[in-house]
Amino acid sequence: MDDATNEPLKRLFFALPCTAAQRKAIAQWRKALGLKGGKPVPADNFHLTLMFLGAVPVAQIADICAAAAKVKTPGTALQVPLDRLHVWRRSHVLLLAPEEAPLALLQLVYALEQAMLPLGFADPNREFRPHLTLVRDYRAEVPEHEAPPDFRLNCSHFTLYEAHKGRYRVVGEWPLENPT
Ligand code: 2AM
Repeated sequence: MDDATNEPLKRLFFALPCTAAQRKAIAQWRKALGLKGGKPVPADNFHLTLMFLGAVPVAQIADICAAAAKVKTPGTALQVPLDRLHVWRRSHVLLLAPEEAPLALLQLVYALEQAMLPLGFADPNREFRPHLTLVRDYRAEVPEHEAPPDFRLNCSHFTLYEAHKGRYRVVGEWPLENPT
């Protein structure tokens, strides 16, 4: 992607990744819902967005990574429960979310937003609502589900991704745990 100045751009976002085992478990649970409509997110793309940066000049990526490396992290692995199934009607997504967002997650997002401010990334209207998108273009009610969702992301690092042609490429990742 290029902007009007022909400067190369990349579409970037920070997120918590899922382990392969978590992706598999969540995909199996989603399959059991027997959904008809919508576009299921490929399990390989499951993530919990921390901050969406949008189209960023490639030349700025080094500064973004340097700022991310200085973000104050919880010092331990971050546990994020995903124990609620919701529909967001306005954006037409079916998603998993925590009933209560862990304080350490909110603090991490705040620290990340503060770190990105001097680089020109700010969205004063944005409210952070942690979620993992299961299905896009979803236009029905919350489906019946016998087994309530009971997932827990266990994250040892956070990641900067590039979204490109429906796939996510890791640009950088930083530990959440302090070295022992
Ligand atoms: P989501 O499923 O967490 O909403 C890459 O585009 C990712 O960034 C998307 O998968 C989307 O993840 C997230 N994202 C957050 N805000 C966005 C926005 N305004 N536009 C596009 N993607 C956004």
